Amino acid sequence: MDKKLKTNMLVIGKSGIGKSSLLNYIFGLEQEKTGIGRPVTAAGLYHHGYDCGTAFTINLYDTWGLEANQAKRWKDLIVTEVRRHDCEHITEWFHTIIYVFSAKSARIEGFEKAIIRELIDQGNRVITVLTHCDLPNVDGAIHQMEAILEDLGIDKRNIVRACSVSKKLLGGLESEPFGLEDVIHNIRKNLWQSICLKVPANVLTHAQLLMESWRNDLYDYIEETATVFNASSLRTVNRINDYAGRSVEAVYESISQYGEEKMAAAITYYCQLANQLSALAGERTGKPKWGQFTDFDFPRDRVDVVCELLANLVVGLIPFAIFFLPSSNRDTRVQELKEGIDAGYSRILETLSHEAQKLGVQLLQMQAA
Ligand SMILES: Nc1nc2c(ncn2[C@@H]2O[C@H](COP(=O)(O)OP(=O)(O)O)[C@@H](O)[C@H]2O)c(=O)[nH]1
Ligand SMILES: [Mg+2]
Repeated sequence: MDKKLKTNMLVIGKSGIGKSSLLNYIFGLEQEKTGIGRPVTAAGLYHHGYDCGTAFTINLYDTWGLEANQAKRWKDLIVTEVRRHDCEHITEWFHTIIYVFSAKSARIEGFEKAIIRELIDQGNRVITVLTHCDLPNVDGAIHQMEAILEDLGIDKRNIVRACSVSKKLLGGLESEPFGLEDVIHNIRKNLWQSICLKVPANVLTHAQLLMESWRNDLYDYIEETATVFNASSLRTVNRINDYAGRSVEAVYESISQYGEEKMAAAITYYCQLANQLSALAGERTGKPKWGQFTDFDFPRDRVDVVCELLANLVVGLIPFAIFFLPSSNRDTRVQELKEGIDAGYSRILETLSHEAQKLGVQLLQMQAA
């Protein structure tokens, strides 16, 4: 593979709280400090690409000039950008969202809470990092901030205490920075969890589109058939039923195939990124023991298991049938046939939505296995 793996990362936080230092500590993105590419005039979301060692490239988006003024504009900006990336291709997603706070400033502002809440509501996993945890007398602030973040719906394990700088101590020793392992571990874990939630949701959205065009196609077929044949005859109803049954099978087939493709792409991407992150963590900590963080590794042979789960998405669907209702008037008959199609359509989508949710839960359970 000659093309470098790319990962998209959104880093949010006010200036001076330690974003650049954190990125430098974890990924070695020293250039961050120089602020290349930042217009001095306007606040906004800025995008830079960085080579992270030889392994991969980080597409970093960061918040330049994030402040309480224009709180609503900031929230819209961030949420819109995340949603824009959150399309069907996993390579486009924000694989990592990190919100940085400082234990020194000990503040989480109202507008920042609103941003976090909105991101969580949109189905995103957010890592929060408290920097400056090395300073004396910050314990109280740390506990207070952690409680606020948990209240907002951030998982306890997604709150990382960090120190991004090493300092000279008396006697010539240097203090060690900390938090790197937790951040990298969470990036991997959160990506897997996002896959579990987003892939079934994307498959469902795709299925809805297919089902809608199936229904429209059937409406046309009913109109045509009812014009050519006697709309009230049992033969006409059977003809429509056959057509509906055959075409819905094709839709099921296409939903399964789409799901398998998306899931296979997601797993491939996840495995590649997880490997690169392990290598990076080993390099940066000097502890090649990073193998111990393998509880989220996803062996390739499990792809089959996932594909089977995906196939189940459509297996449970009801065979298609409209009931014959006697009525003599053509228009009433056409309307009844369409209502029959609508009922089938609703039942199928309900089942699909239920199955997609079940699939998400099953995928999440595989992580623990
Ligand atoms: N003691 C300590 N200082 C830190 C830590 N993180 C950042 N700093 C210092 O805080 C200041 C602001 O950091 P910077 O990374 O430039 O913040 P940014 O504006 O959010 O990018 C710098 O002087 C850093 O050296 C930390 O975890 N502990
Ligand atoms: Mg900075």
